[in-house]
Amino acid sequence: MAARANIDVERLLAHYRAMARIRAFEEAAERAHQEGHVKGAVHLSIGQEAVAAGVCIHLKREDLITTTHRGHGHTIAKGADTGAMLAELLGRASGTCQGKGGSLHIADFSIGMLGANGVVAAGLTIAVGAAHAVKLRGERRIVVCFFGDGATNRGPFLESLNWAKIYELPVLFVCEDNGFAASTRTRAMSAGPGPDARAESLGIPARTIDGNDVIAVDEAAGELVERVRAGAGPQFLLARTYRLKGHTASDLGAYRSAAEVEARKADDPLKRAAELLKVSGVADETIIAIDAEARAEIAAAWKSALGAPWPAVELAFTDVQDVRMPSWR
Ligand SMILES: Cc1ncc(C[n+]2csc(CCOP(=O)(O)OP(=O)(O)O)c2C)c(N)n1
Repeated sequence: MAARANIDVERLLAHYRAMARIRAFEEAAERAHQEGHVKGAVHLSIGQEAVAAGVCIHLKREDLITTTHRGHGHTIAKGADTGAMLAELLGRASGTCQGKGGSLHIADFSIGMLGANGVVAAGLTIAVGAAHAVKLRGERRIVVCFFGDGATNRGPFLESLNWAKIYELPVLFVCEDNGFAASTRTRAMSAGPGPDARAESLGIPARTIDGNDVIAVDEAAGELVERVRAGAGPQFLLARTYRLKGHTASDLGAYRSAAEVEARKADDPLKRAAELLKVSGVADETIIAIDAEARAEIAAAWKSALGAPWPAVELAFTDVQDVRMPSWR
């Protein structure tokens, strides 16, 4: 790899650290699923870490995010505790939502994370509602809404972008196009030139970038976040990336060849960042130490999650919707 001009090595190291922590978490989540510790589905974001890292570096604790079924990376980058997250995947009492949400429903309001979501495109409406509340209350924070390309073919995408633009809400839409919606290729299901053009058709400025280039994500997100903070209304970022693992942790991926996935590994955002660090003069040992630190953090999370107690039966109806069915109690 060729050296790049004007690299901020410290910032790239911070990105690498964030991505390494997400990667280590996702590998642990995959293992937990394979070993039967997780009930239900797990959607891994391996290969997509640069989007989470490059966007969230611009966010403050009080800023808000919404994410999808594939939300571990965004949640970690926003500042969630990986031990609590892993415990949540395992359904334990020490989990982010006391073990009642699991991977698809992690929410942590203490860090402005309004929730993962199992319903494709549902996070868009929640983000826009939150952004409207922020505007009505005159708060200074902003909202970032992460969603996949598949979500752009659902109605809430249009409704949310339209509402955000009409009310000039403080929201950054981040479309993570990983090439697929479950087993369907994006291009096979999406009419027109792309989600960025759909945003622009509503008057929302859009940027499209290589989502595996963490510096490109950082630069574009920085510009768009600044505009949102300055009151310029909703902005749109389309980050093109690739999902290196199956749609879920149990998906065998029959809709694409192993050779295709292998070829795309050359574009792995961590690999690219590590190569760029090396050609910028960072020693191998520094990168190895960051990887080891990330793995140690997640190993500790694994140990505490596996040893954590199950939620008490008496608390089954606490913090969940009361459906008032006596037979459930
Ligand atoms: C409303 C709705 N329709 C269908 C599904 C089933 N489903 C779960 S994930 C998914 C694909 C979503 O693709 P995309 O938005 O691109 O996100 P990605 O999985 O690629 O991260 C589908 C169809 C769902 N969860 N919700």
